[in-house]
Amino acid sequence: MPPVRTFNPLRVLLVKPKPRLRAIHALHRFQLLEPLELGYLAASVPPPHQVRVLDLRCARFADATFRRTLNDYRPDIVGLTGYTHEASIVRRLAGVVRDLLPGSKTIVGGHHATVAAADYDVPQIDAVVRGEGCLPFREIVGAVGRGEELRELDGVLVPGAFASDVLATWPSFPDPAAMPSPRRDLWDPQRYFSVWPTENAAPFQRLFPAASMVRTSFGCRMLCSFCIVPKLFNGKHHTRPVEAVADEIEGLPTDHVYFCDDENFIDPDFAHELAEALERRQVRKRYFAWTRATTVNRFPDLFRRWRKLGLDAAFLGFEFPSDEQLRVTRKGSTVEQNAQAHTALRSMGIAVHAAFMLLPDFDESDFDRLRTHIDDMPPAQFSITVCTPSPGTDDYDSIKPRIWSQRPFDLHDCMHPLTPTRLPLRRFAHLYADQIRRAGDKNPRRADRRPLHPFDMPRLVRAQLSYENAYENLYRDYPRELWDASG
Ligand code: B12
Ligand code: SF4
Repeated sequence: MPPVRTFNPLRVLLVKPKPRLRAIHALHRFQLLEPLELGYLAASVPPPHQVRVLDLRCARFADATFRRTLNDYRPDIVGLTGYTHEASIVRRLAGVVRDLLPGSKTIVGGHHATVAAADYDVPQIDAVVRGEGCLPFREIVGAVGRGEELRELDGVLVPGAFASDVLATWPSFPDPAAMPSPRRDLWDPQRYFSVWPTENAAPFQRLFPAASMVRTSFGCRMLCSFCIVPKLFNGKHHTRPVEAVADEIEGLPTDHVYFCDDENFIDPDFAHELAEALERRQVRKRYFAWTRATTVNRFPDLFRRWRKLGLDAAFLGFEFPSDEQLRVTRKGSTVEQNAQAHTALRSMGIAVHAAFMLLPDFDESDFDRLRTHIDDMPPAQFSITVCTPSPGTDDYDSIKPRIWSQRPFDLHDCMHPLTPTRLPLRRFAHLYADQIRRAGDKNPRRADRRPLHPFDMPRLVRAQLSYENAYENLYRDYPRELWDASG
């Protein structure tokens, strides 16, 4: 008889931290999306292991909730995810696990782990996963279940022994067909929502519908210099199997779907096939997608088709109001192409989310120029961030010597300038907040004077005030001596 294998069912806790920065909290009033990365990881854990998801963004007192959950659930494995601005919180949470449950293993993954793994080379973390996490996490759970030591696997680093040659290479991306479909039964889907831009909204149409997040593809073929995506996916665009995506969308518990692809329509054949699968199944949902102006201009028929399917809005990175700035950052589009795409989408009834970026060396005239540019644009929902290249990009390496904060990762939310601003920081923040306020008036819902649902009105006012306040005060997140400093 073959030997009977001993097997310990484990308790796994997957945690999304609560960020610290006011600007992100303000963002969460407009948009709080599912912890999809944790749904993917959970799906990679085979039974009979148990999995729970703890989204600390939803907890009023995150630390107390975290400690209580550790004490009650007593996980064998804690998986922590985090963006760069959350890295110090992730390290702190790992320390709490080590104190309360010294026998548990803490595994860290997510965007920051991928781009700056060395930042997690600390004793309270047992393993760091770079890149796509499902396959390595499955291996880790297996090893812990069998009582084996964690060792370096493809994409897995064990702190204390990070090899610099491993850190210097990007983890390879697995075949999307090998990835599981995410589990959504581990959270309440009605808890997650997104502000929903629409052209020609019906009177009283809800502004903050519950929304699910779906990933149909990964990566992008463009090479914008500030963006990490070309490095993450080696300049390639990978698509998931069409029928798997259609199954997932068809089974969603919400009517609204926020796609979290880097560029949803850059592969028109795939986007047509997915449309076809959804049409065949007569799936009726509302969609929000990220795309590029050049994609819209090249494939207008694709957008018309998706409009019929329910595409309400598209996020377009317009970035700058000048061709020179677009050229320097290798955006691959012009101001005129951006405007053309904006007009085309609106004519199809698709609302535009226009994303712009400020540069730290903006002076008063640059702010004036951006203000005039946005004032002259047709209605859109606007977001304005600060061009802060991601760690891992060449642009980040080139700004590194000029970074003015001791702890730049803590401020890496693309809203805090990382290098000295030409204007005094407090003035920069004021002009930034003023631009955000002004751009809000251009929202199609406001421009068309569509009446809001009575429940949405106070919610919108609160969200707007908190958002503007966060920008006006963002200088306070820096050491006091920098508040009125300029570069
Ligand atoms: C969708 C998205 C959003 C959504 C939010 C998603 C959410 N649930 O909150 C929205 C639009 C709200 C958003 C907001 C922001 N985002 Co964003 N976002 C993305 C995007 C396009 C996809 C992320 C995603 O959900 N992917 C799908 C999931 C399933 O994949 P994943 O997160 O990569 O997770 C996998 C692996 O990382 C790994 N993994 C993850 N966690 C863990 C944990 C463990 C234990 C293990 C083992 C593995 C593991 O396995 C997962 C499964 O495959 C990425 C770009 C990208 N391609 O990564 C940018 C990106 C992550 N965002 C970024 C930024 C900067 C922001 C903002 C700060 C921007 C802003 N100022 O508004 C905010 C911050 C929001 C916040 N709460 O902190 C940057 C991060 C840069 C950085 N160095 O941290 C990225 C990379 C964009 C970019 N091009 O630079 N974002
Ligand atoms: S900014 Fe957008 S278009 Fe440019 S590389 Fe990143 S994902 Fe692609």
